[in-house]
Amino acid sequence: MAILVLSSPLPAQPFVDALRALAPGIPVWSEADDPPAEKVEALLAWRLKPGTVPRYPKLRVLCSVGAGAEKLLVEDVPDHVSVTRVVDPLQAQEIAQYVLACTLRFTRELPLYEQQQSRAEWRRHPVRPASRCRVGLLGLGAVGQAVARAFAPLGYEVSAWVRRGREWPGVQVFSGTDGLHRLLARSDILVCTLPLTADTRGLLDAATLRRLPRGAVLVNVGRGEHLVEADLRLLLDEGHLAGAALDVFEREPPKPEHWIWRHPRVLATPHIAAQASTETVAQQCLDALQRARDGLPQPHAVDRRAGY
Ligand code: OXD
Repeated sequence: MAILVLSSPLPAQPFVDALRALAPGIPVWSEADDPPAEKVEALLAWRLKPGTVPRYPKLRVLCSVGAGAEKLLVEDVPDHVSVTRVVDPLQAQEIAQYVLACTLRFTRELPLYEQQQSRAEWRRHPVRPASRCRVGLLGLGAVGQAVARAFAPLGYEVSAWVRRGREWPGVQVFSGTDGLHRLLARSDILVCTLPLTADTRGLLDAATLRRLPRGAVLVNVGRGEHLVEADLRLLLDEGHLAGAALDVFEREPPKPEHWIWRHPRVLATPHIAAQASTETVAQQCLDALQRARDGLPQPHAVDRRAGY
């Protein structure tokens, strides 16, 4: 059994080192090693092009290096190959910290006070009450739940939109198209934690964003492709949206000339809301390979029909 790391554009070496340290008896290669294709039983990857998987006839498992695995779902992955993603409770907690930090930055007017400080200006503004900071979550998976838990003690009302209705303590849950519209109408802060699927691609377009209350803020920690970036710009420039915190982009990194880097109401960060630790990624890949060899179900399997 052997593992091939194809983590580009992320550097492969840290994953190779972590896998070798955890399982010294298993051959681990990166692309640069030009490995013998017939020995590869597991691929650890971030994105794959069609044509890659059929090169490895003994492949059993395809492991994502990230929480999202949509870039591995190319059409030529045979049915007998399991696709898994990383599930790391620490990662969900770190994303929740990021969302909280971005939200409070806007709701507690930190950019305004930073500007005042640069002018040595002592000027107090009323604190925006929690009732005017209603938080709407798109998605209530592991990340959405961590975000909901982080907001709970702060007095902000939290609602969520989910694919299938379910109860969640302290969170008002909506589903369906009508539910989405109701959630948007009551979200002063809209947080996208959705997986990227055919149904969610482009969901955050002008029509959706316009349903938010005037002055709302968008926080996107899902995928760049959820958002139609040109539509966001329109709504920011019209003043309908007060701001956006974006950790993911249609193209990563955005080109240096992209408007998003310089817009005064955008906080743009380089996909750092959270990173699963290399050891966790490596351990989960080894576990997935062992389970695939033993014919056991994968706890972190991607449902290919659902797309996540
Ligand atoms: C992701 C990750 O899937 O960073 O975006 O893990």
